[in-house]
Amino acid sequence: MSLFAPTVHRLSDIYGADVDTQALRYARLAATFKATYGAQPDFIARAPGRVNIIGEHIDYCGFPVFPMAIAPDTLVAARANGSDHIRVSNTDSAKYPPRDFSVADMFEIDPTKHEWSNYFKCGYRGVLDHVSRQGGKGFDALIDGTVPAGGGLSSSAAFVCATQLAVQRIDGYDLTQAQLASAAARAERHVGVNAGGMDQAVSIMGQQDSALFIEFYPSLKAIPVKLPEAGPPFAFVIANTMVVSDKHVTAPTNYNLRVVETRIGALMLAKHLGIAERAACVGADPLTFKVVMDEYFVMSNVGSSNGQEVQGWVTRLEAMLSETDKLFGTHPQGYTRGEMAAALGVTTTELSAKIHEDQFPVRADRFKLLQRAQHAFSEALRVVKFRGICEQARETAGQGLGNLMNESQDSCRDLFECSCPELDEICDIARKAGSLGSRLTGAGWGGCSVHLVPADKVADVKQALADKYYAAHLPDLTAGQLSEVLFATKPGRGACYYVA
Ligand code: NG1
Ligand code: MG
Repeated sequence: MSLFAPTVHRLSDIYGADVDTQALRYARLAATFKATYGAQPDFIARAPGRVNIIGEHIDYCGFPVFPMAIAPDTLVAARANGSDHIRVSNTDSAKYPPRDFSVADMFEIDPTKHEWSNYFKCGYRGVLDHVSRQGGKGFDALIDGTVPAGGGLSSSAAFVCATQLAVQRIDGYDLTQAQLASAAARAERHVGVNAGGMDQAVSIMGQQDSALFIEFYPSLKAIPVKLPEAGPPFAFVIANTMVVSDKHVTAPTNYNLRVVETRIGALMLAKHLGIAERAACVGADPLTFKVVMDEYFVMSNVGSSNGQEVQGWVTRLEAMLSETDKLFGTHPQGYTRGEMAAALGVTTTELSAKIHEDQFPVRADRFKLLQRAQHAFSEALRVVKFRGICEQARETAGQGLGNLMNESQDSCRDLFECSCPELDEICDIARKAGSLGSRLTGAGWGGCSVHLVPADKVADVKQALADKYYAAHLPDLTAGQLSEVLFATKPGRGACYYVA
């Protein structure tokens, strides 16, 4: 086992807020596995969902983000079956019917079909593509997930990561955590979303009681950071709007469009700063805002942007914000494709190839490069400041952290335009009831929100949301359902195996 491989635990060591419920869940999963496939599973792989505390839509810009793993997770019970078939079933078989695949089928993923087992195939391919193999052993798998789908807590990454763990153990590979995380991020793009790597990194590398400061460039690195312990204790309250944002349907006008806006922004900024050729030389494909920033500062010889040095980051990011305004400020209403192509000295067909539209098509009349770049650089600034405050551990840290989260929400709403009225409403209610900082988490346009709440205000915030949001919008929710969409949580452990 490599030093940085996922850990293996005994089933008797199940750990979590509610050990008895968890132990029962694992025992039921093993029993259902036996009833389905006729034998006990060899092991259970587990990967958690996540909450992003701050740093939204900047993982694919190459900038650091600040998420934490949470308790809801995906379990994959698995056993090699000695055949060349891969059978997969789900404890929620009404919603996710069983499937039986040949190894060749596992490499066929149709992103136009919304099919639950596509994520399972992504996890399979993640490992096999990484080791450059065309197939592995046949096995049986049973899935049990507790991360709400389409809710912004990254059910997809939990599923893909847990599947990867299962596949590598069945096939005898030994990927490091960083390899698993990068492979999962690449693999998830097979379902048609041009995603960054935050969700997979935190699902694999999450740490009990710590959030993670995750850097992507020049290489993937996760630094555990504890919330300040001086001053009053905090909790993170999660509130799901219950507005389902289906990325597979909306990607061309929402998620994938934002990725493209930041990519074209990076290309134009590199040209404006006179570093397009340098940036091309470092072979960074795609070119991101982070690469542009680093190359620009290497050229102007202002030292390195090391994750430790808050001041270094601040200087660089502020300079990029000012260049952003100079370059894109002429087009506050956005750019047409023709204008962007002309600025880059290419045809619109060449532009389309540059942004990989064959794989990730986008639709927009205007591309709002100014606003998207302003969000990306200012959000990166908030992430480094957030980490800085955590590391200072002052009595007054809570308000500082909360302010950064509130500013992030404003930026997501006004500049990145990835909020929605329900998210805005929830943030408003929570702040009035005592939340220090409230914002959307994940891609947005629906899904979940996260709130930094002093421990003694958690009950008030939850009550206010129950009365003012849930009772008004979803009057039929039962108390049990409410506890699944509105709950307090803290940083949990990352992906691991359980064995008997
Ligand atoms: P969600 O929609 O919560 O899965 C997505 C991306 C992340 C990141 C966030 C926004 C996927 C798998 N993940 O999260 O990489 O870009 O949006 O910060 O699409
Ligand atoms: Mg997802």
